[in-house]
Amino acid sequence: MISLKIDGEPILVPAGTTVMDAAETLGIHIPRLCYHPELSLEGNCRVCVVQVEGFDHCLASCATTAWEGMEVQTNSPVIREARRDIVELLLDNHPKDCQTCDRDGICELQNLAYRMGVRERHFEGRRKQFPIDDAGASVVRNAEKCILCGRCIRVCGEVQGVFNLSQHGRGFTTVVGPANLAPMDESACIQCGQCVSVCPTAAFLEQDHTERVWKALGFPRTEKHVVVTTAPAIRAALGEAFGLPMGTPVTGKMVTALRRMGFDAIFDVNFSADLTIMEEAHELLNRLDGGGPLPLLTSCSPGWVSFLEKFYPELIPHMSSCKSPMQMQSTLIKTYYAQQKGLDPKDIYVVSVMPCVAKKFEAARPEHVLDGSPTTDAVITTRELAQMIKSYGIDFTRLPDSDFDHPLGTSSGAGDIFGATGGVMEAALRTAAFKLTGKNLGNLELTEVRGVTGEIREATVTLAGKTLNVAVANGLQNAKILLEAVKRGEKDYHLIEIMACPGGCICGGGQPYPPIGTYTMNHDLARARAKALYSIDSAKTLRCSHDNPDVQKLYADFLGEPLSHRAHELLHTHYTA
Ligand code: HC1
Repeated sequence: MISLKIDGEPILVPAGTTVMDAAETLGIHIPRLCYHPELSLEGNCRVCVVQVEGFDHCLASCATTAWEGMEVQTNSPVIREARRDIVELLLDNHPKDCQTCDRDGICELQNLAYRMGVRERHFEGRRKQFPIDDAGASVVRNAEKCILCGRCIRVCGEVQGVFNLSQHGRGFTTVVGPANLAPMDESACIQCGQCVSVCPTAAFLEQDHTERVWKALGFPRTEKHVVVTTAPAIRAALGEAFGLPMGTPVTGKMVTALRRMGFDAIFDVNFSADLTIMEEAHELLNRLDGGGPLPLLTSCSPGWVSFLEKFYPELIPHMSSCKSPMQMQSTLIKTYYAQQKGLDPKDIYVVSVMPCVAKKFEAARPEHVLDGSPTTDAVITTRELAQMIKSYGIDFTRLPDSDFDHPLGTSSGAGDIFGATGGVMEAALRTAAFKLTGKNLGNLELTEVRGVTGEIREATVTLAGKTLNVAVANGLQNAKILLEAVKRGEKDYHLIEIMACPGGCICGGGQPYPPIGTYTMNHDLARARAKALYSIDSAKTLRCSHDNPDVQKLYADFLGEPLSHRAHELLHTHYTA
């Protein structure tokens, strides 16, 4: 243990503890900006500086390891002035539009300025000026708001293995962007939105679809039938935007809020998660019988799909041809549901609520059209939905619960757990087991593939004499490890689930920003949200996709059987190298 003094208080900490963490154990929160606990240290913003006895310059507390006998001042006059100067300099090179900024109220720079007591701007004169890159389907890059903390660069490289972002230029022309400052959509970006999640300001944002949804809701009901459908992970996180504890399940309140906002039908993407499992489990069984390359790779996460297309095109034949549940759901709304209601698909407007920024890009892919129009008309993130609910004036926490509409609103617990890493695998194996053995697994919970932290998870299951080796990865840097092993022929996997975002969709780039002082990719946050989904699953009597009565009816009345010609036409897709 190391003994040191912080602000005169003696403290013992394990060797290797940073000054920032040591201060935290005393209840002193040193301000910071570039620091992110799940990313490598950058130490470039200098906001976390402290004074150390014997040094005539300040040290960055995030990057300084405590030593024996060290004496640290976290709030001396010198430090307070230095920190304040740093924040003032950042602000003076920043647009003056806080009141109209998307991050107003949840901006780390704004919060710091308030905390430091910065009430005026001192330095007028030259300021950086850059055009906004807002032509992309999913991600908007606004370099004017960038404070060069480098979190986006680190998450894109260290967590996602994409390395699309870097710093260019010097001085006032320093800017973060893709190679040659190409537009995001023309770069190596896979649209996952993790840069949006970790950005402390509004330098990266999702493409806003709220105005188009308000517009659709404003049409006379005789002209537009506006349908909304919600992803599994929304119900585990939406409450956080209204002050509820992290991981509070809010399915019923969410449905009531959407009904009050005026949607004509409220469906659940979980229904199509069950349907995906029906198609994907049959695809797996076919491949086990020699009908295609193994391992089969899951295909529901669009950031992952884009990653495969860009970086591992040689593995495209391994990818399941199943559309994502979101795209299956939208297709069914404009075909099956339209037919049942006697509606022209052109008069139906489909809004998907997603935890994922890349879903906007997925909806805009040219293969997802029906009669020349996109099957999904708008994709709003959990954050955008929360903003719309607030803008409507709905007091969310006081809402009563209500249920989804039918026929696309019933789901099994297998559909719910899609939102957590390992969930698709577990759901698929519940159904594959039934198809191979004729009965449901005694224990429906495959705990070996559960767990939201970064490691790759593997399991071996034997079903009707067949041994299946399966693996799960979340975060694309982890996916790379699995894919390289597959390419080298080292591992004999049959099914691999990959989700682009760390922890799976529950930690998607469109989920509510955690309160200031806590961070995205926080394991407690991911565990709490995953727990919410697993508790919804275990509380249901319907826990397997193949037992979903409305999915069975869909096959009986409309699709025929899994992998039928019609199912292929409507529910499957292709990929582009
Ligand atoms: Fe996901 Fe999926 S689970 S991709 O993570 O397969 O976004 O929640 O909607 O489509 O069902 C996201 C979540 C989501 C799809 C499903």
